[in-house]
Order: sequence, then structure tokens, then C-alpha cells
Amino acid sequence: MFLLDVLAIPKDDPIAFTFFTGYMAMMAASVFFFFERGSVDEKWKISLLVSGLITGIAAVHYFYMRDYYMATGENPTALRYIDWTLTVPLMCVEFYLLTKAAGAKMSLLWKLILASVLMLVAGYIGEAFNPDGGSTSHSVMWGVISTIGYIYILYTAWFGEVAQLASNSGNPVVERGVRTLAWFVLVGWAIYPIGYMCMPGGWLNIGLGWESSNVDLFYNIADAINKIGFGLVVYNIAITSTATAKAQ
Ligand SMILES: *C/C=C(C)/C=C/C=C(C)/C=C/C1=C(C)CCCC1(C)C
Repeated sequence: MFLLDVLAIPKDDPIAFTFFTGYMAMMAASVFFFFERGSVDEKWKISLLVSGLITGIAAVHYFYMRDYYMATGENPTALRYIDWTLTVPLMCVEFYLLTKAAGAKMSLLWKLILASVLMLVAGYIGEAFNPDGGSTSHSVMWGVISTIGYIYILYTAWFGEVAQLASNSGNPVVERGVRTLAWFVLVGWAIYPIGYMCMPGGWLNIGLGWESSNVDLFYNIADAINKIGFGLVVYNIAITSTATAKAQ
């Protein structure tokens, strides 16, 4: 039964397909980031470790989420939010580590983590406690509260402390890298609220007349872009800075 399900993945079920490929991609990315720690300067090793932890934590959750989805056909909402509760704060740690040399304080990290917690707790209530059949008012209310946390992170990355520290760092590699990460937060992270609106009762679900939920399709694609992409940007900053330092 399970084997047949797995064999049927590519042709019948795009959501299952993305759970399967998401799992493999996250695992491969972790191996890459862990091994590449050996190619960068000492001070960048911790950033690559965090990149590998983000994709590694996601890989383990994808392993379980895929099985949960295959067995029940339902969204693995709790596993999804446990994953994000661990990985989004680690992405905040990446911002902190990149701007630390320019003077970032622990308070910056805590503010970003607090905003992530608001964003994720509200999102979880919006999804997990959405009444059967889907309530539009419930999902909109908690979606709006969640968006406050998201906008705070977005603002900090583009105009607030993170952006200011990066531009004061005097390191063009860090400045450009942090700007690229800010683009990920603006464009890549925006896929999540779009996915959220695909749940029963959500605006897109109603607007497009979908019978079922396509939430996981959006979340899986967004996770691959954001977790692996974010890690690759950090890797690029580390490897470029290492090469520049060696040339001097
Ligand atoms: C690796 C996981 C990441 C980067 C997850 C990011 C998640 C978000 C940016 C979620 C945002 C949401 C809103 C802005 C409103 C609706 C509820 C959420 C939680 C889907």
C-alpha cells in the first residue's frame, strides 16, 4: 500500500511530489552546507552551521510530514508549525551573525525572534483552530495579526537595524548579501500568506473555487526556495569574503 502510494506520487499528486522532493532537497542541502564549512574562514563556520541546521531540521520534518500526508491526505499543520518555530528564528540568527561584526546587539536578535513568534503563533491559531468547513473571518483575523510580525521583520531587513548595520559594515559583500536576503523575505516569504489563503474559508480558496486545500503545495515550494536559497546566499557571502581575505 505504502509502496504503491510512493510510486504513484509523480503522476497523480503534486503535493505528494513536493513533499518527496522537498525532503531530498533539504537533506542534500544540509550535507552540502556541513561539508562546505571546511572551505570558509573560521568566523564564517557558524553561519554555515546554521544554514545546515535550518535545512536539516526541515528535512526531518519533511520526512514525517510526507508520511503524515500520505497516510491521511490531510495537512500536517502541527508538524509544519513546529518546523517553522525552529527554523524561522534560526534565519533571524543568520541576520544577527551577518551584522554582528558591524555592531548588532542581542536585542536585535530578540526583537526579530519575538516578531517571528507572533507571526507563527497567530498563523497556527488561524489554521489549526479554523472551524470545520473553513471560517473566513477566523482565518482573516489571525492572518492579519500574523502579518504584523511579518511586516516588522520585513521592515527591519529593508530599512531598520539590519539594513543600517549592513550598510555601515564597510563590507560590500555583506551589504549585498543582506540585501539579497531582504529580497527573500519580501518575495519568497510572501508565498506563505498566499498559501495560507488557500485553506478552506481562505480568500483564494473561495475566489478560485477550489474544493480542497492547496496550502501544502505553496508551503513546500516556498520552503525549498527560502530555506535552501537563504542558505546559499549565506554560503556565497562566506566563500566570497574568505577568498577576498586570502587575496589581501
Ligand atoms: C522556513 C520557513 C519559513 C521561512 C516560514 C515563513 C513563514 C511565514 C513568512 C508565514 C507567514 C504568515 C503570514 C504573514 C500570514 C498568514 C499566516 C502565515 C503564518 C502563513
